[in-house]
Amino acid sequence: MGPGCWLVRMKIGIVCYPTHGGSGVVATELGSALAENGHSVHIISYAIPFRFESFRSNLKYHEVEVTAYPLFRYPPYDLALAGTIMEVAQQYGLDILHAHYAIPHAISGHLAREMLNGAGKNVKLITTLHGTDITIIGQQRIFQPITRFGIRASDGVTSVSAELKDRVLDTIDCGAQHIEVIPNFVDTERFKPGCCKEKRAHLAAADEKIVMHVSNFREVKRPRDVVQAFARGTRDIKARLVMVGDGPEVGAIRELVRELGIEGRVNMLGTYDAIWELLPQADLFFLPSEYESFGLSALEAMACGVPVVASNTGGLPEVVEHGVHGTLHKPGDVDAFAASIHALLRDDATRTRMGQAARERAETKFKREALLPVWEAYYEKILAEPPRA
Ligand code: GMT
Repeated sequence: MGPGCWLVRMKIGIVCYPTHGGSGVVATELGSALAENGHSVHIISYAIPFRFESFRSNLKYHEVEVTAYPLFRYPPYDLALAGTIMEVAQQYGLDILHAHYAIPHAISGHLAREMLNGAGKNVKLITTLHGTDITIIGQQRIFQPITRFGIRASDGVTSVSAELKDRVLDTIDCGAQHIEVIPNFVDTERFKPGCCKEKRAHLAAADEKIVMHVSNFREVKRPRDVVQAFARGTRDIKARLVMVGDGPEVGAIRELVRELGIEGRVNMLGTYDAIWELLPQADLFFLPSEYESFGLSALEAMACGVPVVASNTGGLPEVVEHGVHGTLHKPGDVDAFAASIHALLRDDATRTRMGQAARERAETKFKREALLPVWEAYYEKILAEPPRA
C-alpha cells in the first residue's frame, strides 16, 4: 500500500493495551497500516505492544511512566496515561487520539483532550469498543457509569461488530452518541495459506490432524470446552490439539488434560508472537468462547485458509458463516462441537472447500487494504465536525 497523494496526512495518537489480546493487536496493526500510508502515528501504552514493529520514522512508541510514591497504594495509571497523552499531543501536534478499549483509555483520553483544548489545541477523541470493555468491565457496578461517561464524552465511537453496537445501545445509555461499526481487519499478505510449512513437523506427526486454539485462556474463552470437545471428537482419529497462549486458566487446563489422559495428544505452547507461522499448519481452528465481540483469532485462521469451529455468539456469525467457512454452535454445547470436529477432520474435501471459502471471505470482507480507507475517512469526518460544546 503506497502513500495516496490525495490524502490529508494526520497526526494520530493510539492508546492501547500492549498485552496479548485482540484490542492491542487491532490498535497496533491499524497504527502500522496508517504509518505505511504516510500518517504520523504515536502508540501510547505501558509497554511495547507485542505486534509493534517499528522501523519507520513516522511510527513511534511512547511509554507511560507510572511513578511510585509511598502515599500511592495504587499508583494512578490513568492519570499518568492522561499526562503522557497530553505531552505527546503537545510535542507532536496530534490531531486525533484513538483510544482502544473504553476503560481507562477513553477516560484518560478525555482528560488529556480537555487539558489540551483548554490550552487552545483542538484534538478529537475517538474510542473503539472491543468487547470485554462493555460485556465484562462495563457491566460492573463501579465501572458502568464511567464507561457511559467515556462513550458520551468521545467525539466518535466505533464498535468492532454490529452485535457489539446493539449490545452497547441495549445496555448503556449512550445519549446522542452515534456508534459506527468498523470491523477488524487482517493482513492477508502475512496471514496466508501455505506459509512456513517447515513448522508443521514441530507441532504434530505427519499423519496427525491438527486442531488449533489460540487465546488468552480466560474463562470467557471456555478453554475447558476446547479440551473436552477435542477429547470426545477425536477418540478414533489421529489428531493433536495445539493450544497457543497463556492466561489464568492454563493451570486448570493442564490438569484437565492429565485427568482425561490425553497428554500425549495435546501441545500447550504458551505465547507465540508470530502466530501467522502456526495457523496455516492447522486443519481446524477451534474457538468455543462464551462470547466474542468479533473473534480476531478466528479471522486470522480464516485468512490462513483454515476452517473454523466456533460459538454462534456475539460478532462471530458476522465473521464465520455456519456451513460455509466452518461450523457454529451454542456456547457450552460440547457434544455439538465434538461432533463437528469429528465430522470435519474425517472429511478432507469439505475442510478444503471451507478453508478456501474462509480465505476468500478474509480477502473480500476483512482485508487490511480495504478497511484502512474506511478508518481514514472516519478520522477525516470526525476532524471536520465542530468541537464538542
Ligand atoms: O478476547 C479477549 O479476551 C481480548 C479482548 C481484547 O480486548 O483484547 O478481545 C476483544 O477484542 C478483540 C479485538 O477487537 C475481539 O476480536 C475479541 O472478540 C474481543 N473479545 C471478547 O469479546 C471476549
